[in-house]
Amino acid sequence: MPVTYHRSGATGVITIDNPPVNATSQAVRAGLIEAARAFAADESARAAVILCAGRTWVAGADISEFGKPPQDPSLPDVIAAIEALPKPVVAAIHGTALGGGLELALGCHARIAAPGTRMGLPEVTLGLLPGAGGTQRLPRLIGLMPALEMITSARQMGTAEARDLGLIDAVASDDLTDAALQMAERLAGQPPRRTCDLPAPPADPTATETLTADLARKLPGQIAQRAAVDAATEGLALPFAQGMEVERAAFRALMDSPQRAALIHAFFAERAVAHLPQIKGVDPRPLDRIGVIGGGTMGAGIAAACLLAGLDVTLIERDAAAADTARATVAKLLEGAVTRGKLAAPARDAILTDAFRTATDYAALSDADLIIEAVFETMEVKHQVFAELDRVAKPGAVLATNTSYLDVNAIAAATSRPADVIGLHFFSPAHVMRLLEVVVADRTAPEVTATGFALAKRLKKIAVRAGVCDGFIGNRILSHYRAAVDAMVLDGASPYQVDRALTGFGFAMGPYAVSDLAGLDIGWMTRQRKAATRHPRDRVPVFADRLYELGRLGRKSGRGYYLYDGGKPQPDPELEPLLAQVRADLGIAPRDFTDAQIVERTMAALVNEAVRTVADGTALRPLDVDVVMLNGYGFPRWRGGPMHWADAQGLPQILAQIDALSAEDDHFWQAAPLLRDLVAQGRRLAELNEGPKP
Ligand code: T1G
Repeated sequence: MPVTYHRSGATGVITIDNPPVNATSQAVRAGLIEAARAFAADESARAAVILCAGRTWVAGADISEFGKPPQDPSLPDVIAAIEALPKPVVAAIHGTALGGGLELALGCHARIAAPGTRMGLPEVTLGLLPGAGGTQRLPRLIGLMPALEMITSARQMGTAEARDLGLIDAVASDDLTDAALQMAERLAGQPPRRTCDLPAPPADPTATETLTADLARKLPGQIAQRAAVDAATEGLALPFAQGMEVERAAFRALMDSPQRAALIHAFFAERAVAHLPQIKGVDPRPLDRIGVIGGGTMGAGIAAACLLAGLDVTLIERDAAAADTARATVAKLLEGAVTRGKLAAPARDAILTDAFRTATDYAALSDADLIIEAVFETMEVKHQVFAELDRVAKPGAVLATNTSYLDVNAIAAATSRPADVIGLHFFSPAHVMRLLEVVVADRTAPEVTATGFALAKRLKKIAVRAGVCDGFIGNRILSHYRAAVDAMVLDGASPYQVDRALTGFGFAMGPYAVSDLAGLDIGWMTRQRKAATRHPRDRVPVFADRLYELGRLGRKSGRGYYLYDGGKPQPDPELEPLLAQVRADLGIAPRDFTDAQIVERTMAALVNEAVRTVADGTALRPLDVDVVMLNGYGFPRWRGGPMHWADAQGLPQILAQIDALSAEDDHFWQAAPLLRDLVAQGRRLAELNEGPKP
């Protein structure tokens, strides 16, 4: 029974117990109606408390029910039934009161929270809006603009702010249940204060127009936030019951939207990536003491990420001066966390004195549980490092490389313990980016893989298992769609138009702005590295080499594809003549591309290589590719990831585009066999998500 009713003295107690997060499944909703009836009929109960068992108050409607036929009773009806009760009902909230969970609390007549409770309406992150009264009740409680800010930002609010705004009536100083029972006793006999009866706040057209303009600028293409503002403002101008109808209609419209399907796919995919048969039931090794080798950008970022997660870190550098520089870099990263309010200054000081050490002798790593190297990206250096680690690391220590493309099998071969070696590919800045590619080599032990996933969870990152290949999942796919955009630039497209077309599609940044950010020297070194094995028909972005040779390295040199003078990056008037010269040298007659063609070709190349990574096992499932591209490469979340997007577009259409393009270049444009097979069988990529390959 997910919902029970009993009486404590003269107070009814309704308990929700639906692990893991007390989502309001159909059984919970039906149980709440029954419990409300039992409370109303209980003449000895003069007031009631609703509370949740487990780690959190209701964290929302049951997302797994979305997209299926709705089942009565609906959550709005359940909340209306509770709100209409003739006796006061107190919500005793703890953990994360989110979405429909917070809306349930808003329908109660008073709210008390345990310290540390977080409250929010994250529906827009799922392509929805609060559909159980949030757009109509929250503004009545805390005011129009604070409510719209909370709804459109989807941010979580703490108890102090919630109490100041009137979202909750009190914070429990001691036991939450006792405090809620006492509050109910105080309210017993009084008429219930129904949120729906509170006056609607006055409209504020100026403020709402400013908000919607900001949303359009910050979240181009996304529809839920604007729909939420419109539902709230239109509904609040009407009597409550009609306002609820406005909200319901808007909610249903979003429920049918592709953005809702995409965002919910992303939500579940980010949890499914950790469900691997290879590590099911496998205990990870300890990871309390971390060693980091190399204090450059990546090493310092990794050290900061581990320190911020409460781990003990020893960082090795080649000499005292480099170690001091690394310490200063780590301290600066922690200072950033203090500035962002993510870390208290005293805690930062304690970390730097007690949890963080630098050294120049590998012997300092002799008791480390897990050691991550982030040294120079050559196999020779990696071999030296891992041979040394093999000598000093304790038995059972996990030895990880942060390489972004080198062969982890070859690195493991430099040790006498290949089963303990794994790739942990962090993304820069390592203390911020959520993605971690866990690269499993041929002989990596399952518990070492499990340790990689456990580290990710500890660092609040999302781990995706990747197989060994050049670039693993993300960089391999990136290099392929970069080749597609570079080919278009060689053939006449402007890098600026390419960036505009792809940011218009929803990418956080265009590929040429990304190159400027990463540094054009990185791309140049990659091309140099691959030159020996390059296929004669591979097209080389000669213009990128020209820029590098001219010392134009991107942001760090103030000039790359764009000019950087401290303000907004500007196109460089000298770029077009340089491109024209390169095309002339290559005998290319430049042609125009439409923005649609740029998006079509880029996405076809991206999807094609992504399908290949699934076919050869580099990625376990299409959803693993989606999670990598959403969390490491700025793919628009409201499109669900490239694999989800490809299914939505239709694989036959994408295959036809590739086949048509092969007439132009039958070397680059060769459809992945798996793509052709899926189209021939009338299947979707999503069908390959059903359980990872054994
Ligand atoms: N419905 C169904 N399953 C859910 C769920 C939900 N709302 N929330 C979490 N789960 C599952 C999740 O898939 C995972 O399953 C397990 O619980 C633990 O989750 C009408 C329409 C609450 C902060 O958006 O933000 O209400 O992988 O790994 O890191 O207006 O879960 O173990 O099988 O994330 O401790 C609004 C979504 C819904 C909150 C906990 N609510 N959840 O984080 O655990 S829409 C949300 C979260 C709505 C109303 C509208 C987080 C969490 P498995 P987890 P966590």
